[in-house]
Amino acid sequence: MTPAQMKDAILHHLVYTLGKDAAHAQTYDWRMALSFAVRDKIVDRWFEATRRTYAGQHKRVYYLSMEFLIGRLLKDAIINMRLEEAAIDALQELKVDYQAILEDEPDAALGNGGLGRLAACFMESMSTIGCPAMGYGIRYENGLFRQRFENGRQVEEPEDWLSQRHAWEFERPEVSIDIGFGGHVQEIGKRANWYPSEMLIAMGHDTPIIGWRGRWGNTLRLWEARPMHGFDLQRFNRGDYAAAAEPEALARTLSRVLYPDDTTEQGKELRLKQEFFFTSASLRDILRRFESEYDDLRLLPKKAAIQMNDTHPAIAGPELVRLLVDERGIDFEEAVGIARNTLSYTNHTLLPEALERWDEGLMGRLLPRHLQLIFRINELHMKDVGTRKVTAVDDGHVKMGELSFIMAHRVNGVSALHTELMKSTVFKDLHELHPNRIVNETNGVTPRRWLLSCNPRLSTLITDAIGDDWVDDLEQLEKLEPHIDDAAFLESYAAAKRQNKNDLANWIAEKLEVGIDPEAIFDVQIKRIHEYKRQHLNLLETIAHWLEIRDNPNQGWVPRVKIFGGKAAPGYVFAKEIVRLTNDVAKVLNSDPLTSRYLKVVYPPNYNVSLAEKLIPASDLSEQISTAGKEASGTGNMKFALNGALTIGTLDGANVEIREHVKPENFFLFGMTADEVMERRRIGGHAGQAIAADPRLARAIEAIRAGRFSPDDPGRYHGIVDNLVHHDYFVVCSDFTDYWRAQREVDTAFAAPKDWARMAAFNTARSGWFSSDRTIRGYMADVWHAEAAPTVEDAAG
Ligand code: F55
Repeated sequence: MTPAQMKDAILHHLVYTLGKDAAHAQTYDWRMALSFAVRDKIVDRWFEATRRTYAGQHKRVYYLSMEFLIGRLLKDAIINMRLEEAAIDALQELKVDYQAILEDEPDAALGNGGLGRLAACFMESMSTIGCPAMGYGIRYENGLFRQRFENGRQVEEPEDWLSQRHAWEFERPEVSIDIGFGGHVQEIGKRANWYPSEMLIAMGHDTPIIGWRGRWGNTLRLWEARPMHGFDLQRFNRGDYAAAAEPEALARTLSRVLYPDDTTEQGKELRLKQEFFFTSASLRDILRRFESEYDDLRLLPKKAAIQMNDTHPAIAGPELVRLLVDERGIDFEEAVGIARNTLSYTNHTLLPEALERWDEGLMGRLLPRHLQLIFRINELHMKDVGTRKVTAVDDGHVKMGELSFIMAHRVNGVSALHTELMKSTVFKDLHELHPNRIVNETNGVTPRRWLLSCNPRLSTLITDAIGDDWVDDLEQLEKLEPHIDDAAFLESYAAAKRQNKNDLANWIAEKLEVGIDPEAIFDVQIKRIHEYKRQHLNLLETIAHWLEIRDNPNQGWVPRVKIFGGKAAPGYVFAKEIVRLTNDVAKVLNSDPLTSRYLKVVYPPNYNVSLAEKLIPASDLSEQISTAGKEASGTGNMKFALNGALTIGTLDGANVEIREHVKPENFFLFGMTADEVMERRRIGGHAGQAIAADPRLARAIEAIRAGRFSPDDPGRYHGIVDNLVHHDYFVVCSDFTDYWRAQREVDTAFAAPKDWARMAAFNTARSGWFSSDRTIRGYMADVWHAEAAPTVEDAAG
């Protein structure tokens, strides 16, 4: 596409799709016009891929996920379609600011954090590789809440990404599926009829996901809940205006809002309804498609692989069995076999509070037939393995992890360490009964969004050095290694980082009115706020460092900017206190004339995918400091390493594998191992001992306790202090001293800029393995037994 053709296409959509005259068009109008122009190009590719999947009778992968944290789509689409030059030139002629258009797009924040973002990276990688696939999820009207700070406290506001027209989706009213809840079951012989008492409709909305160079495109199908019967005209006519709209409002609540908790499961009825709603709609859509192509249901596992992203779609097991037994007359045991060979399950966390358990009473009321089938599946499993030791129903609860395990032919963890811990802890008994079922698929991230698109300076440098094959074969980054000994290359590498840091410093100055020194270490911790992720360990070190600088303000300190980003779940009190403490610490430190040129804290509100794209390319140091054994993998850690930030981290999740790839000398390791943590917890008063042994730690805790950061309310953080001193389940105190040591090593290393640049460049060169393309190939080989289709020729740029 030439710039002139692009310009024509934009103007065409501006006039005929948006009904706007160029003279009156606003940023929004231009954004929509550009999006439609790009979308037209994508659609051709997308159709071609779909046609080929049907024609080649390829096995399809179905990725069922409660969350897809996709962020913005326009730039991703432009980059993958290689339309950036054409778009920039066309807009320049039209005198429209390209960056402003990109920034105008709201994030699609249909996820909480790592789990949802992983699903988005996987969708992009499946399209790049040419794996015929479809993502299924919920089209939340309100994504993850927007975070604001009010006097340092987190305030949540509804997110409303759909208040503007969504350029990327196609409504599919013809794909409308009835979903039932409640009611009763009538058994007739081996089958049963379920008569739900409540019905609603799941309507599909399709978003094309285009791969690199437009060689393949898959669909993300998100379900919207709609009432079966709309507005009640009779009630309205009787004057009962509010009640007339009631059924409609009730049905719509199902896809209204994303639950904002990551890693705590609250067992709420609406949540279970959401889970069944999208899982059932997806399965029935999958079976309908399968039956349009094949007439033998026993072929299902050969032609479809259904991945359950954590246990949120775990009802897929019993629902698929129900569809096969009750609606198609297949024998129960055979149906279980077909379902199991089709389904697989990914576990994303071992935290006990995140493991889903549904009250049997609630399940029986909402899904009476499914509860019956769960009992039968459980009995069959116990009979097959010859023991009653493991069970999916226990103590009046259905345990969704166990149910998923039993109904899946493969169960996977998301990093080597996490997978081993799955085998030895939560799924120990099941693993012994099914020793080949658990496999590891270490997470990855898409290099298109997380390097090519978000870090153009580094991308250009890489391409100049080794060509552009790295974009879809990221391990080619190893070819950078010889260049790392070239002073000119290192110089350019460091210059790209410095310019990214300048851009970020300017953005922070403008948005937050905080001035930061671009020469300082940009030390970044961005992720959900959680005790196990230990933002408070970072804060304690910050405070201790501040106090030490104050003792001796004229010593040559290495300047640092500590950047935090992340949301706390609205009901998570401890996490919200950490948010407030971070803001209080920032306030005191940033206005301290003795220290502020050496140490600042910035906490931009509303951390999301788009903010991550700004922060990561400008980071020097990546904080991956979770308590060992608690972070299943982490994926931010990979994005940082790829963009040349060095990691300070524990031996947790994928940190272990990152350290192996980038070599131990290019990674700042500290802290206890997962085994040592378990040992340490057995020592009564472990926190007290650690505090007594480290005066820096004692002083930092005392500063918080005495109200140095909350002079108007000295007791504000006594909860945090109490937790640290007396409980400290996440062994913050016991890891502090070693963390401090590692941080001082960071200071020393950063003071030697050439060596630092070499280490940073080495991180980039060795991060290729963390591409989600590699992860997806692993799933295709070990879990899905699916092959890539021959892709479409490159899209003309
Ligand atoms: C969301 C809702 C519930 Cl009810 C439970 C968990 C979650 C969730 O978002 N979990 C999550 O994000 N887990 C993360 O998954 C990532 C991808 O595998 C990992 O990298 C990360 O370590 C893990 O915490």
